[in-house]
Amino acid sequence: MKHQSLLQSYEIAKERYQAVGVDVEKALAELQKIAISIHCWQADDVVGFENLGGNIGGGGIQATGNYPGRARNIAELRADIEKVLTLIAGSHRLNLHEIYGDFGSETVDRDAVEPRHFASWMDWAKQKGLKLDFNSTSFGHPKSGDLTLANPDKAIRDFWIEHTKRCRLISEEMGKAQGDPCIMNLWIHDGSKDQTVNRLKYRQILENSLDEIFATDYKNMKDCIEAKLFGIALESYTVGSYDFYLGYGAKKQKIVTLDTGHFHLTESIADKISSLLLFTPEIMLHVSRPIRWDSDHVTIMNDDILDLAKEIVRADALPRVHIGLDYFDASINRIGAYVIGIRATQKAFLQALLEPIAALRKYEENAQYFERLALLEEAKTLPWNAVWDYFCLKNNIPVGEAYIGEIQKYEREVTGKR
Ligand code: RNT
Ligand code: ZN
Repeated sequence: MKHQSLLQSYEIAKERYQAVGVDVEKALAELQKIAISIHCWQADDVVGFENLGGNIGGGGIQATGNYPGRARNIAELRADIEKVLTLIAGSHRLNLHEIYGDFGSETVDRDAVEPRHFASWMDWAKQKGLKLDFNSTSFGHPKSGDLTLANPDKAIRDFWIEHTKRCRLISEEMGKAQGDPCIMNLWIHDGSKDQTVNRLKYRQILENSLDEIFATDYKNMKDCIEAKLFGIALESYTVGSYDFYLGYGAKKQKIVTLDTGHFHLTESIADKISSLLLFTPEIMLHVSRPIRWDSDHVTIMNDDILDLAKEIVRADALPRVHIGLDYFDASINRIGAYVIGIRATQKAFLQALLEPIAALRKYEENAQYFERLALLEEAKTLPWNAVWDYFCLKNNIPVGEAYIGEIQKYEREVTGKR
């Protein structure tokens, strides 16, 4: 489509939005500020770069598919992320897991990892204008088993406590280097395949481990804790359930991570925002797409994500919500998977920012519920897509489906040759 037509469509859309009291330019300025924490693990199917004898799997998560072109080393992963950045607008973050350290030929076990193993990541991120976030990694290791931080065996538990403490230190160093807090997520798979008759015991152990881990206060990193419904082969009991972390987060003022795939399938994640923000400092999101279970399909612009984005904007919560992605689909082009998910998330937030909220709120205050529902319905078909196209145009990135060709080209020249 021609520039001129895109600009004309944008002008018409602006007028249409004005009629319902929405300032399109203000919405665009807000969208430009929304940073998405891009998960590094879509690029390589959550394998990482440890030299501990390869990924041994386990830990209740699983990337499925064998599409060619997985990033096999740090250089490839960085090149892939750099490609992704040319196809999306805005300034973003990169979310690293501990297993993606720059270990060179060193064998570094998880309880021995140091900030220096991430020095090259920090340099690269600075060059690319990316901020870093971080995650401890307790899955895919000989000591992972079914229980890590909740393990009654002190030796194993201490190993993971040490690992997690070191990850906090690394996050602190990252935060310091980038002049912006590094958000560190803690997710463990601990649980049981079958009926558990001492559910309390493991939760008590986990609480104690967390207290020990969080004993040091840091200024340049923020902790978040992520619950889950269940993991593969750990279906009957999850030590770190939502109730557990919600309680812990409220009590200790930690950030609770909401992964959109970690709840009962009909549960609304959007509805959790306003309650969580009353009792915990901030929220971390893992925007994902569950299909029947926590399958980590590529995020798309579906009703769940739209509801979530709208709820965040309606609650004026953008400054208190960190938006990260979390999915790993190994069955399609991985660069494409990133771009689809990032653009879908941005589209959802754009629509949220374009909502005629003042008019809707007025109807609600006056108990005009027919009018509220009617405007909500009409708002769905307001020309947000013309605003989206303009956002891409303004940011000098491909408009609409034009990015497909760019990814095909990168596949021909780069990922297809791996
Ligand atoms: C697992 C959690 C967790 C992981 C990443 C790799 O169910 O969602 O966030 O996906 O840490
Ligand atoms: Zn997650």
